[in-house]
Amino acid sequence: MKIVILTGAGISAESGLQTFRAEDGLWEGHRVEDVATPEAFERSPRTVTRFYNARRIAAAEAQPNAAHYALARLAEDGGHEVILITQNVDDLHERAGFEGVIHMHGSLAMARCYECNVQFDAPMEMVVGDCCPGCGAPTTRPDIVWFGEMPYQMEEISDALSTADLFVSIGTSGNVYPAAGFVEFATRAGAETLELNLEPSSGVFENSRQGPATVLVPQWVEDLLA
Ligand code: BJW
Repeated sequence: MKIVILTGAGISAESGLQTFRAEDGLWEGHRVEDVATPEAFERSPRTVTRFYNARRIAAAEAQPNAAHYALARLAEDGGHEVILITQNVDDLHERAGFEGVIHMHGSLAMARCYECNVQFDAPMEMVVGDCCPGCGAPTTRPDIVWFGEMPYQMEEISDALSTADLFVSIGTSGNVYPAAGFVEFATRAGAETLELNLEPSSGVFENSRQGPATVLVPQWVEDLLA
């Protein structure tokens, strides 16, 4: 069976990383348009860089949880073809052992030059005006997909969704497109759909289970591998 999995901030919540839209969420203290748009970066590069530096440190200090490990076990088992798309910019899936994760919203571990577009490993603390290792211009930014920018690997994602037997969404509120539209896309392509989330999201899924990811995901993987 070909399984396409989409994860969001909820899968990393029990690793201590804040989600975005909860009352005490990551953007509670920051207006989204102040930090997650290219315009915000142009207007206030220091604020945005500081925000992502803090996130990079928090992500490095966090540990993968039982949900990240369960997905890695599912892929390692080899009984199914498993494609993992994450909206998350942390590397907890990789540190749990999942190889080849699609980071559609970029990654805290990477930086990018907005002049020549070269991508490179981000230092733990980026500084505004750091020079690009490719072209030397002082035009580096976090390699994060902000509002209004095209998410990464969309062609690969679209191919995966078109041929999926099962689409599983874990820990995402379904508020941000194009990811929020994947369930409809997969349904139209004939896949079964399942949501594992603390609360029902805005998507329409064939099956939906509510609870913490560290409980639901290992249970689902065990059932599948049994
Ligand atoms: C648990 C749990 C536990 C908690 N266990 N569960 C009008 C209509 C339609 C679209 C648009 C529109 N106006 C503008 C747009 C487009 C725009 C968009 O979607 N805007 C919306 C606000 C409407 N999208 C874009 O601009 C995107 N680009 C784009 O569309 O390009 C054009 C295009 C065209 C055609 C095809 C393809 C592309 C870019 C979006 C970039 C998003 N970037 C961000 C921030 C940067 C990264 C960062 O700072 O980290 O990415 S936004 C933010 O939201 C972040 C996340 O990845 C993303 C999704 O959030 P997520 O993961 O769902 O988190 P939460 O907090 O919302 O939800 C957590 C869930 O977990 C909750 O449900 C909890 O219940 C649950 N949970 N604890 C299980 N323990």
